[in-house]
Amino acid sequence: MKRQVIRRVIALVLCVMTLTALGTTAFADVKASEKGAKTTPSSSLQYGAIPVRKASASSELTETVSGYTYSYPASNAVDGDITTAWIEGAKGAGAGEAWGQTLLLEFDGVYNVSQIDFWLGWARNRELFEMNKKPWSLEVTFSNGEAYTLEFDNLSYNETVRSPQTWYLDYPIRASWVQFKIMTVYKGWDGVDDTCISEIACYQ
Ligand SMILES: [Ca+2]
Repeated sequence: MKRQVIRRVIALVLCVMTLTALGTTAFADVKASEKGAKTTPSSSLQYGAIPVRKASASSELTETVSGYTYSYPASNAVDGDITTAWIEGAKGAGAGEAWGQTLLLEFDGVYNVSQIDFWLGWARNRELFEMNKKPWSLEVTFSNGEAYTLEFDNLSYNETVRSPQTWYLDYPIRASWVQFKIMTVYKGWDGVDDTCISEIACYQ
């Protein structure tokens, strides 16, 4: 399968991360038994996929439409299904509202991360994909303190469904968790301010 390769790694920042973000809010656990039970991107079945013990986020969108309540939790980003998405739930309007929103993936152990695949936007269908925002750049921070900023292509719905954008790390990073912070976004329709990530998969 042809992959979209992330060509731009903008900056490397060594920093000391604190775990203050951890444990402050309870979010849904990702159960291993659920993984792979749904529509699964082919790469999720690759040898070396790193199991995620828990996914959490700084905010998660919940909305009520025609009397039905829908939620878009962090666990949607690691459920093996590119039609479900984590959607940030930051309040307010404008291009900058999603800035600083974070998605945290805690592995079930310590792994040497060598590759990360991204399906950005909400790839449920073409209309929802084009309506909503998706990350343009993400700051990626590992539990060992290494941080990178990745810049993504503005892929179409068809391109996103066809294959992920893949980051091949220059060298494996030993980590027990990885955090993704939204820095800049590609806009969708006017007035729609929700930024979506359909799936992220990490590999050894
Ligand atoms: Ca998903």
